[in-house]
Amino acid sequence: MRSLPYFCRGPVIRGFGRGSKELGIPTANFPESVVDSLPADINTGIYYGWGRVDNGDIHKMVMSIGWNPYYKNIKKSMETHLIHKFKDDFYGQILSVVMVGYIRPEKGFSSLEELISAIHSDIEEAKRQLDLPEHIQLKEDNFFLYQQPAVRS
Ligand code: ADP
Ligand code: RBF
Ligand code: MG
Repeated sequence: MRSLPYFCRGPVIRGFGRGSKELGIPTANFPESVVDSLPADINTGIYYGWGRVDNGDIHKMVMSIGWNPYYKNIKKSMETHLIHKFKDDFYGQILSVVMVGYIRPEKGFSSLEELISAIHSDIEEAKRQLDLPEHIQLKEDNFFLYQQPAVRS
């Protein structure tokens, strides 16, 4: 995929509300505009990279792009799970991510347990990959230096 690393940002919107959070894997969803802007060579599937909420710390992340075959979604989604424990939700805040590498295509599973255990191995794979020097380097990219303007009311 020639477009990797791919940088993008957008506000966090409400997703399908399927209780991913209850499963311990909350995913911050991007709006359609961000999904529709993806370059053609970014295939659906599971990616790893770095992400940050507003001007917060930069965390490792895993992202799922596609139609979630397990749930047979109609709308293509882009959902990011940041590998960090947050105290609060961050709906409406700006999520900046860099997609660094591809892990696997999306799959259908015969049980929710299998889906969850696949996601856990994706998280382990992301953690390993992102410790490599060439991947750590992307954390320092100018993209993340840009300060998000404070939202005024
Ligand atoms: P939704 O269906 O609305 O996307 P989820 O159950 O997937 O609901 O939860 C996603 C929300 O949880 C995010 O929009 C964000 O506000 C919050 N959240 C808390 N911790 C995380 C995290 N580590 N990664 C992603 N989102 C998180
Ligand atoms: N959904 C699928 O249907 N198939 C998948 O292979 C799949 N892999 C995922 C991998 C990661 C790292 C993440 C964060 C999500 C994945 N999802 C997948 C999306 C999942 O179905 C969605 O987040 C649900 O809301 C979880 O309950
Ligand atoms: Mg979600």
